[in-house]
Amino acid sequence: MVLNTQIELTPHSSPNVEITTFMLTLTSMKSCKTIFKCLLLFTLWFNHSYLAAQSKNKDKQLIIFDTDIGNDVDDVLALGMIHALQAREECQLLAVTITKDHPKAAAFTDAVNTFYGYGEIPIGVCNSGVTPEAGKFNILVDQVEAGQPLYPHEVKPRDAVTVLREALANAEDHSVAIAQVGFSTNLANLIKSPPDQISDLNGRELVEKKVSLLSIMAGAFQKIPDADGNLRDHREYNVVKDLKPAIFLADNWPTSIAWSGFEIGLALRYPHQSIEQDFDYNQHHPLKDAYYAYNPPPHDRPTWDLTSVLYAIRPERNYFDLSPSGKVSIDQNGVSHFDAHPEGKHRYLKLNDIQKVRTIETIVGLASQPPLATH
Ligand SMILES: [Ca+2]
Repeated sequence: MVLNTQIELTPHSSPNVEITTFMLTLTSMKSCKTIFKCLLLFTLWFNHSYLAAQSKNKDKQLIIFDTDIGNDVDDVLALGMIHALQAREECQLLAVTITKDHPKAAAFTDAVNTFYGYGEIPIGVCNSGVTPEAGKFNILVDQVEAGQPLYPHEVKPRDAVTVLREALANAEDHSVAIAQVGFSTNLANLIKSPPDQISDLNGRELVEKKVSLLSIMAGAFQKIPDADGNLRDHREYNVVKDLKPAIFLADNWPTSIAWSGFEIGLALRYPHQSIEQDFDYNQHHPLKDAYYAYNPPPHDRPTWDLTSVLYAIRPERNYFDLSPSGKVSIDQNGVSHFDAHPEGKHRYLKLNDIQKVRTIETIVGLASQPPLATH
């Protein structure tokens, strides 16, 4: 449900002039109830003005979110973070494409988009047969109260490759960042796609022309402790669940790739206190309700997918360090390998102790930001 207290605002209007106007209007009101409501409206409006002023003169980063939403809840928090950055006018979400092959994934995605005021965003789905089960929280979209859906949605998903080709064909050259936080099915199929009525370019040419960066949550670039504490090569979930497309993507994707390995999200755990306390501005919040359905507090979920989104939209804020340039490859066991090479287009994210502190604080602040009226 979208907050019904949203108000239409001029994105870059002058806060001082409008504060004065607003306060004059406020003082003319006689009802305490009305004044309270107006104070709430004012708070939302002022927050928007402050956030918009922060991002003034910055170009919006166009972004596509490719997700296996429903298999883990970090995808949901990552989508919330994208909407927070849209409200701040830092990015524009062109499309969401889904690599979890279950119809409720698109429905739940649309419910989250609708909650944040972006129900018109195109959604693409796959036909891969990968993770076909419903999962723990996408089924929330079926819940009703007093005959009304708790999470309104009206999804009309289409083929993911079609949605991706349309989004890219309509964009400026080298303007689109893609955050892939699930399996590699859709993007592998995209670069295999032939020219069509959408574009004279084949998929690989279209990506090369339109995409600036692929920010991907996959692989591992450190040894990871197993259940007994022994350090092992890690067969990361997004890779091993759909191995062939992951191998193909690593070897054939034509643009730069920033890899957020398993160790990055693991080092930045989402504090459960935020889930318990920061989302109560709405009685039925899809992020909070999904988190509880998946693995409730006091569990602190790793922020795997959120790190890829954050880097895709704010690559220059020093939230992460980068490895040298090189090439990532995936072996037949699903283990990722990095070979440094000065001409390589791949880098992987790294974290130091100072970055850990400010990066998790940023992630929490963005993921828990309420919807703001910006369009
Ligand atoms: Ca995911």
